[in-house]
Amino acid sequence: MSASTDTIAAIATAMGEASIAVIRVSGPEAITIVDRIFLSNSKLKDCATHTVHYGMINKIDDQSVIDEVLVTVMREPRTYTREDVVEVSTHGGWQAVQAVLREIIRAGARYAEPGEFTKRAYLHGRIDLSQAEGVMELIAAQTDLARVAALRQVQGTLKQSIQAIRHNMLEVLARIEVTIDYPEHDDEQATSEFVEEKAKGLMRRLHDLLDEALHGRILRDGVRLAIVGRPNVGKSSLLNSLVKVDRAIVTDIPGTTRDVIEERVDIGGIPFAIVDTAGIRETEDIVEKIGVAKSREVVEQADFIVVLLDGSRPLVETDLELLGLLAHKKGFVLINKVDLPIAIDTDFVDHQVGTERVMLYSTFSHQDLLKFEQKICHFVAGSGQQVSDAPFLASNRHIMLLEETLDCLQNVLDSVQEGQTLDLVAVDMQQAWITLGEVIGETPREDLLDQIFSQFCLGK
Ligand SMILES: Nc1nc2c(ncn2[C@@H]2O[C@H](COP(=O)(O)OP(=O)(O)OP(=O)(O)O)[C@@H](O)[C@H]2O)c(=O)[nH]1
Ligand SMILES: [Mg+2]
Repeated sequence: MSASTDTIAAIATAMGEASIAVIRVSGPEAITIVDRIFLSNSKLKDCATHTVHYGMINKIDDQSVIDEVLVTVMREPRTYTREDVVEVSTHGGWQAVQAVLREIIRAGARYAEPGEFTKRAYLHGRIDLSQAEGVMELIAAQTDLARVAALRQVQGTLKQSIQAIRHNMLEVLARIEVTIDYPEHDDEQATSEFVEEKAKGLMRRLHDLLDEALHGRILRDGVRLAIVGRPNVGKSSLLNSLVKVDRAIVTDIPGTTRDVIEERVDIGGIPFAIVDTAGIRETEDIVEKIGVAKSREVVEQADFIVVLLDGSRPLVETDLELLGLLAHKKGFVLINKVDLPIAIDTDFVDHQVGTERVMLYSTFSHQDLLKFEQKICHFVAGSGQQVSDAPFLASNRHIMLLEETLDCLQNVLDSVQEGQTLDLVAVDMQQAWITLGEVIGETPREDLLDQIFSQFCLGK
């Protein structure tokens, strides 16, 4: 593929206090650019590849020293991006590393986009697309489970599954071609039963992959869980107990929380963003009014919601409105404060949203908290899915392509069942094969027929 023409630079290590930090520079000018500001015994352009050099980074305009550094020179192609790469190890600490990076930019590099080094590695054929995505997931992984899943993807697990399914598709295509071109080979005929059965099998495997993919997306992006309810029902108390710190102010004064509070927390290996909101009620207070409007917005954006009710008080109109949200939104109801005498009509709530979506709760009970955590994990991971399974981490792109492939296979199935000609069936199967290949960045350029016949022993 085409070589990149410009040279990019970025800090490769994490922010924060550390003894060293590394800046990575990649591209055709990497060595020339760093040479402009690097003072040492020898010029980097004269140094052997994969060697390390001690020296100073100077300001390009007045030559004043910025930092004492070690510079590693790596010439293409044996580098991460397969371009010339220079790594500058500076002293840690935000100031030094930033100053050196700025000077590298002044000397002619440009700031890299997020993931651009990995993108270049892919463009230069060092890794496939799903592996490239895996590397990015690995960097972004927020929980241990997500990290393991990303690692699996880097190692090519997704690629293997996809390749196996595509291989099966080719076998079916080969049969169809033989049937069309050599009708006398009747032992290899693609009967409609054969195609139907194969298409169904392929669809099952894709459904499994899609399940895994959806689960993977949750691991990566996390789940936005919004807590909504009337003032004083205990929303902030619930947030605090889930995130295990006193993040939100809790008082017995209704209307304590006036803004949206968001905290991230790992529950059972799944990253959650827990959102606490202002209690919803009709109000004239201008600040509270804005808070309530925001709460409604939060509900829109949430993946699922917890409607919190105060079990020690009878239901009011607002509670019914909130319960109504669950008709369109995933989530469930917690009837809170059950340590107090119960005044709420629990049967009515059960009836409104279904018993399985209602849980009696007390913020003061640790037991209840554990049960609730289990419930949300189970809910998110889906039935039958073990939360501890590490699937590959899917992006929206993967999910879209898997769904498209399933559509193609459904067309295959429909065509067969409608008694269409094999030519037509083959077109849809080919489309399925091509679409699925896009997940791992395999373009359909190879001659399809060559591929087919290399899979299939025709002469027998
Ligand atoms: N008895 C009892 N009191 C609770 C429980 N949960 C919360 N509370 C109390 O209820 C009061 C309100 O709690 P908050 O968490 O501030 O309620 P909120 O829903 O965030 O209230 P706003 O921010 O005003 O909308 C506090 O005095 C809490 O201690 C519970 O399970 N049982
Ligand atoms: Mg509150």
